[in-house]
Amino acid sequence: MKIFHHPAQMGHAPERELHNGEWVPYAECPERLAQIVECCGESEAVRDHGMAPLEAVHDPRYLDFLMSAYSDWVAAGRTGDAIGYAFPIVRRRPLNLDRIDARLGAYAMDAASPIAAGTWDAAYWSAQASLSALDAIAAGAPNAFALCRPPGHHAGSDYLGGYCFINNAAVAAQAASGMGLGPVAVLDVDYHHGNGTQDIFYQRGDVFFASIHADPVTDYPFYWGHADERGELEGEGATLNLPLPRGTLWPAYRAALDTALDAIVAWDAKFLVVSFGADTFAGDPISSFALQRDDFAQMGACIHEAELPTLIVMEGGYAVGELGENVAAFLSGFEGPR
Ligand code: Q9C
Ligand code: ZN
Repeated sequence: MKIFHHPAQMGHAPERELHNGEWVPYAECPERLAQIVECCGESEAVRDHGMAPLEAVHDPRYLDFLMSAYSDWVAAGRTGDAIGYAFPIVRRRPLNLDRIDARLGAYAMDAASPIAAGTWDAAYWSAQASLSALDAIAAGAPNAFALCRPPGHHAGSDYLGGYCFINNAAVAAQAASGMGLGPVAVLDVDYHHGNGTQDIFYQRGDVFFASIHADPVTDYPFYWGHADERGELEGEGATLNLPLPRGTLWPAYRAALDTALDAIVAWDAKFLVVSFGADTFAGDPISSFALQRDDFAQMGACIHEAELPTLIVMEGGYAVGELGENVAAFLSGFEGPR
């Protein structure tokens, strides 16, 4: 399978994050990408598609903020990574506040996603990798792998969070739809609920969103991903949430996967974007499902059975030493004999 990534994606390297009240080394580290490249191979050419496809799913004011957030932080005399500390939870009025701390809070859903010197370039090229992988499918490949990093599925139209800044899967889903490849479905199999992707398409009937994830009653992102969230207005019924308990093993996971794939096929999708996170792995340091490496191969094979043109977009996965092989298992299961 063709794989797409860009050297600038290595440049995002925050020092630390706030995890359960303590400062710990940043889990979403550049080494993740290096490990996956080692097992899955070097990149095809990544083309610069410019800002338009990013602006098709993100608020331009949010993109402006993100682009200059780190230099504004430095200009305010700060050292270290940029993180907000005040959040407008009740209502985000369009106050146009100038102070960097006010903007960091207004455009973030958590305080665990620092912005560092290379963050914008890395997020920008991560999205370009996703778009370039989509181009390969538009040109006739049956599937492609966008090795995105930073990941994207927690980022909404106008907010960052959960290590995510630009929603790579949503950018590609929107672009695929615009190319006439749809109807498009997004299947999110990261351990965490893909709240950003859900929010972006929640009121739309043209993109289906299905997610299998740890129950938000016990796990981040808490406020999204409950089974009763099914979409609104035009999008009513076009969102499917399948939360699973901590400790979930492959048989229960597989049953949920079959439910999601059946719904995607019944909805008559013609193009599939898979938000793939390897943080469902038993050895993941921040997650609590119990899938094994071979289960990822099974997962890939199950998704392949939907027989849809498929763009696989990398999301989470933090067992860095095993990440490359887990991703390779998923990709080879997807490509293997049916
Ligand atoms: N104690 C992805 O997998 N952790 N993001 C917050 C919890 C956030 C994960 C700290 C986890 C985000 C793409
Ligand atoms: Zn995750």
